[in-house]
Amino acid sequence: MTKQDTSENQAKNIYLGIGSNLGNRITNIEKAKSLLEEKNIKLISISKYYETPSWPNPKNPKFINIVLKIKCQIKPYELLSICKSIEVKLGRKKAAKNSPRVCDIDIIDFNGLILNDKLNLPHKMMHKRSFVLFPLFEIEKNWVHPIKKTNIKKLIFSLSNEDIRSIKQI
Ligand code: PH2
Ligand code: MG
Ligand code: MG
Repeated sequence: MTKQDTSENQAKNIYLGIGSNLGNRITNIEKAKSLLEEKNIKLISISKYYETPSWPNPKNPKFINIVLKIKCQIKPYELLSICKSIEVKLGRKKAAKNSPRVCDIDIIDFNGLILNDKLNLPHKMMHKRSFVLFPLFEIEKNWVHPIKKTNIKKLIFSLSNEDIRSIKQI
């Protein structure tokens, strides 16, 4: 077996969600993408932008979200710390849970890995969030939830009518 064949070097399917509901939301997301690339992270697929009401408080500014499929040779916690450092670089301040933010980068799925720790993989609530499921479906039609073993179409059909009605691709 050559080094190329070891699991460490195999291509990984890693999905990130990026959201913003403060400042110029699209610019913030584009800056986050560039900063990921500067860290040697290859952007393999990029969804369109999706606008949704802020969850759980729709009185907060609307979010724009995207999902990316990326390729890198970085371990989960290292990727988490890169994501956090980009959020800070873009001006994210420590604030109350779910309050408006310039940039939020979440690891949605790290190659099917299951972790219940400081980092939860797959992302704990992703299967209930329209702003993750719709863009993920756009770039990965056959994605399956690593724990629930449910495919993405089924997860989307389980959303409320209100959730489905209120998401807008822009
Ligand atoms: N992220 C949150 C909380 N609420 N709502 C929307 N629409 N989009 C988000 O990305 C989002 C949210 C916490 O990370
Ligand atoms: Mg989030
Ligand atoms: Mg987050």
